[in-house]
Amino acid sequence: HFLENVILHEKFLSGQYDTTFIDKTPELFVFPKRKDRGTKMLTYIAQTTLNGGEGMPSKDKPSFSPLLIPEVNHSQKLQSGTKQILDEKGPDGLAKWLKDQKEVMLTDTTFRDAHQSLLATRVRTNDLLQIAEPTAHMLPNLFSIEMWGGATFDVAYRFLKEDPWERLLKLRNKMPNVLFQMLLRSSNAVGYKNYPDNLIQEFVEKSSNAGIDVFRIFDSLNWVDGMKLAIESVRENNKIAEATICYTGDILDVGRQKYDLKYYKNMAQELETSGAHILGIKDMAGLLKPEAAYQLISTLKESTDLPIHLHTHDTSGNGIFTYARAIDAGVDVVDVAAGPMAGLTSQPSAQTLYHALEGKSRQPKVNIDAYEEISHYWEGIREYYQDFESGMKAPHTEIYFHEMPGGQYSNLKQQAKAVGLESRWNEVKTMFRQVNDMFGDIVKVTPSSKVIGDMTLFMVQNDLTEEDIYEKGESIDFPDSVIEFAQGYIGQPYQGFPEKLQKVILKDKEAITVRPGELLEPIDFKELRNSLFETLNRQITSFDLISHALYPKVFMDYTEFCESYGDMSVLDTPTFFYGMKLGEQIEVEIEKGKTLIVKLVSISEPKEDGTRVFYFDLNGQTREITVKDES
Ligand code: 3PY
Ligand code: ZN
Repeated sequence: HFLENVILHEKFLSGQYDTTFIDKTPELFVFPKRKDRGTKMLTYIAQTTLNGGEGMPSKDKPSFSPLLIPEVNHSQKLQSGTKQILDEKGPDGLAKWLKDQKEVMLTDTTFRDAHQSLLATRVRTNDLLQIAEPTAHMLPNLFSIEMWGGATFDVAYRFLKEDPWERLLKLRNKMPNVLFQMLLRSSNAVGYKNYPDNLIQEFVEKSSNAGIDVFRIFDSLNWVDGMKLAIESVRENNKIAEATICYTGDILDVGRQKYDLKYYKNMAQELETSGAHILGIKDMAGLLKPEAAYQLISTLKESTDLPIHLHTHDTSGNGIFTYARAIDAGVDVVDVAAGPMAGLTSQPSAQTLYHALEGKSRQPKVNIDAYEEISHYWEGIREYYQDFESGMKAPHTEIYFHEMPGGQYSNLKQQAKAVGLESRWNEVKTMFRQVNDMFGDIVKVTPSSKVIGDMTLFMVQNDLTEEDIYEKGESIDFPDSVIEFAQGYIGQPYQGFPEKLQKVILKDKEAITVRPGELLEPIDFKELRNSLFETLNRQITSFDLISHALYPKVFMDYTEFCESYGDMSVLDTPTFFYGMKLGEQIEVEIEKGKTLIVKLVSISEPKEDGTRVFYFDLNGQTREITVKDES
């Protein structure tokens, strides 16, 4: 506002100023009265109560049981863990240490993929923070905690109105003993398209500095050329490169030979030569059947020296059996979630796996009672997010047919519903598989899975068959993501694009065969810093720059939200999503030691202009907030 005042002052505008202008012009220091923090927060609460939370309709606030947070015994020293091993021995030393472990190790995904897959990625930082310290104290033997990346990054800004970097820094502070793991989509970073190389490098550097130790790096088409830059960046930062193969198809299906054991073996060896410290197997849809897991892990153990980390989704209900066979074959780490956040489209349950391995020499070394106690907390948390559940109630074996990734199933279903295709959901699933086959049977994971999903909805919605695409393709405007895929903008599929289809989609557009990152202009971070400083009129952090470069609109919308309402990550989750009930009183700690006591006293009838007045009691003083009823 000071700069604004200077620039808009009549003396400044007419050029009648000298170096004493600022000192002699006291009105420059008169700023428009800004809304105070309390008023902003009450505005958000009133808005949400009346019109619903971000991305959800208005609804009465349900009643929830108090959360059960395990007590931490602070007189007991925090047990050191894998983080200290990495800090002492470096990434190669850690990989060697991992290979030497007799028991299978566990990565806990409750803080990331479990809620991405079950609850539309909506779990808020506050809810993660409350269980962070107990987790560090009670489960110090975990290999890692997956708590960042994938969809959590943009969803944090878009729907939770919080800064994902802050989440990382705060969790790191509470969990200093176990490795922190993230999911990195190679050149797509944590987004849905390829970014310039220098942005990927900057992203890896800053997330390493902020606390990430293990980067699970995959390419949505298993294109190793697209992964090398990310692998090298992680190595340069002295962190762990878990270079990852996405598992697709079925190696047990002899009639389907595109992705056979040899394919996986070759890719593993390529990743090893490219600098992987750990080999990841990412079974994003849960297609890896138990015997396939045994064969795959046995083969890869023989063909590389890398420790192997397996990730699956329990959609079919076979997850535990798959892990048991992978463990028989010598897998080093598997991904699990705390019981109440496990199963179905999420990871298999940590506790179930522990019990399934009773009597086996490789049963993981974890405190099972601690897991159960921590699970009581997650049971309560899951209730908070009931409106984001996918509706899947039972194991879903059709996954072996349509092959949709765990995180995509509910998402695509929502999208189908939004365009009026809910009653044709079975057709959508069949078409998804058909589109996959038309595209030459590709790996399907963010963002390639989105391409298949977009084309599927497009075809069902417009009643197009495969023949129609070839016959009427000339006059069809394909979805943008499909055109970009055919242009090579998300990379090269294994064995190339089906030529005929590619021509139909591209029409007169050119396709590239090099890495998109080679062609994209580098981000000018210095210039971006200056322009953001001018727009936001505050200090710009390196984190802000990266987020803006990845998601300009999402980031600016978030900053605008903060301007209007302040930092709403301080609210408890039910209030954040549903607002307040009449007569309810809540406490909000807006900063350490500063708590506001808020009571919703009454709400007026709607006025003629459609507004209502909310009467609050804020720390003993009455406040009125007027909001428009948008229903
Ligand atoms: C993501 O990229 O977010 C995924 O979880 C893919 O499985
Ligand atoms: Zn996953």
